[in-house]
Amino acid sequence: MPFGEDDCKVCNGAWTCLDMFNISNEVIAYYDNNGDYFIDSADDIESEHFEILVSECDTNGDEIISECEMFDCIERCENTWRAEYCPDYGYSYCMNPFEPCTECEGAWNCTDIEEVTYEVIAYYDANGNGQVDIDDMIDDEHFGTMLEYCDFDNDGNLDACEIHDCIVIVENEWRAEACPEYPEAVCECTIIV
Ligand SMILES: [Ca+2]
Ligand SMILES: [Ca+2]
Ligand SMILES: [Ca+2]
Ligand SMILES: [Ca+2]
Repeated sequence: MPFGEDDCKVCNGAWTCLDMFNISNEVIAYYDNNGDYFIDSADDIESEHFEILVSECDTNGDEIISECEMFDCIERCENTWRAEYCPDYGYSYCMNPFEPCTECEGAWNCTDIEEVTYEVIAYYDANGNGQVDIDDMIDDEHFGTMLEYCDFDNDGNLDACEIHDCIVIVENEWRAEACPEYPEAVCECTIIV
């Protein structure tokens, strides 16, 4: 018997590497509203939906899904599907066409930035009124520099969101320097003091 049934395994509906490449591009194109090839909070995706994408596909936990992460994510999905429908067919091991995945070691995501904001306030706000102001006994020169960079409404105080937005600016300056390929952080201030 030249051919046993097992010698020629087929799996109807299985995706090839090329299929996954095309699907990955389609998914990115669908969600990437600002055309930077990353899916992140700047793309205005309904938050519940975005959270699912992040929990499934954001391997490095920076709240950004790159093309590279999307491809891996789709391959994982394909392999889960194969395990269920064609367990004998074997797993897919494609070369990820987007490698190396763009990563930026040490970058802060929006959650980190929010935490840092609270730390900065806790550190400077000596009189506990929720903002950094002249009564917090900060060295004049230091306080002056902080105002210069972060007092966006020029009222002489730094409220929590001014500090938050200022940290976002500093983070993006750092990214431009340390990881120029990496997208900018776009974080809305949701801190209520
Ligand atoms: Ca985008
Ligand atoms: Ca990511
Ligand atoms: Ca204060
Ligand atoms: Ca201010």
